[in-house]
Amino acid sequence: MRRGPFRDGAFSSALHEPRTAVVLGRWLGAALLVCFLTGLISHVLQDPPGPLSGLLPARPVNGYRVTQGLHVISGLAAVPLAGAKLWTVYPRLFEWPPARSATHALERLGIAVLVAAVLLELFTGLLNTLQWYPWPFPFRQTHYWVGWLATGGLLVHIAAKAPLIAGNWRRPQVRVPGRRAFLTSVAAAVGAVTLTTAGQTVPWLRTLNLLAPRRPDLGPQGLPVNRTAAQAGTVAVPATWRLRVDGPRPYELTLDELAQLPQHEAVLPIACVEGWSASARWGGVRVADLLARAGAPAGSALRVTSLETDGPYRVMEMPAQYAEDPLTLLALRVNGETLDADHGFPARIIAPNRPGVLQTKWVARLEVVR
Ligand SMILES: Nc1nc2c(c(=O)[nH]1)N[C@H]1C(S)=C(S)[C@@H](COP(=O)(O)O)O[C@H]1N2
Ligand SMILES: [Mo]
Repeated sequence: MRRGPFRDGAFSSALHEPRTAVVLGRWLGAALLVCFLTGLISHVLQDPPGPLSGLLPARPVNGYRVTQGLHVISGLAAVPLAGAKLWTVYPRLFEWPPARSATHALERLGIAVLVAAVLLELFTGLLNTLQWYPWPFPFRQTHYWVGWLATGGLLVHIAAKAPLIAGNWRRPQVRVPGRRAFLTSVAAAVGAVTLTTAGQTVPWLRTLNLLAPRRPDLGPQGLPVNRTAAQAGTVAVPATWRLRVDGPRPYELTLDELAQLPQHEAVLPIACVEGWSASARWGGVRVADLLARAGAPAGSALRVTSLETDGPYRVMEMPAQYAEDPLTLLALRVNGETLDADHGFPARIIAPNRPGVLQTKWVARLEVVR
């Protein structure tokens, strides 16, 4: 006996049909492709596989700001798109018989993996933008590998459905009532989500930024903060603070001594992996000058250690092309003021085209490596 959703004709809407699925599939596929590629860029910039680290470019200075902004924008757009796409095809879940052949069973298994991977990916990404990590597993590794799973599943799905997709690629002669209105509503939902969140990274959309977790102009000195000095336990910087620079000729400098070295300015963004970004005018000493003073040979990389006693961003490594870049600063000031405790007082790193997590605050020590 086939009951409930398993009955013939259990789903009355005319929109559970291939053309609607193909149009939504194209939009969703495009969003997921942008998400995957920008996600790969983010992964490589944060954690370059050995031989790649020397090839990462320090230009354009806003590169990571743009790619990570797109990552979160396309990921958020994929949420309503995935909902609409799943609604269009979900009656197939109750297909009877569940498997007509081994091939059919495999194809359905592939779709199960694809749907699970996409939903998990969008869910973990969304929670990450909210800085909420309610799970005991590492976010980055999970998000990275599930991203591959989702992309692989998507390619298999497109291959399996190629004839159906091709047959519905062009606008059909027969009009299904309600299809246009449905697609227009989905597009409007995507537009609304984008317009009310993209302002966390796109300056001219700032006033519409109602739903994003961050406003890029809110925070001490007009800049958001992810981890405050209180959270990092660096509120009270000891009066004995010295910048320690280790290399062939190690030395230490007080804050006053640092302020007497040649000062430079750079307009550079903080581009957080969580999707917000904000540009600021930073002032301080060139990292290249500090390394040269320690006798660092050309092409040296750098290791930076923070005053923080723990936390995942306490120690950061910087390949030579960033360390030697004239825009890379040990910043002592932001927008003309001494750094706020939350922005890394007494000194922080700011470098072009790097993820926010690598812009180390509360710097204690620089080390020449290799
Ligand atoms: N030592 C240290 N530096 C850090 C962090 C941290 O947790 N510890 N957070 C990073 C992250 S995730 C971002 S986005 C930037 C934010 O800089 P801001 O708080 O000055 O805006 O700082 C980075 N520097
Ligand atoms: Mo961040």
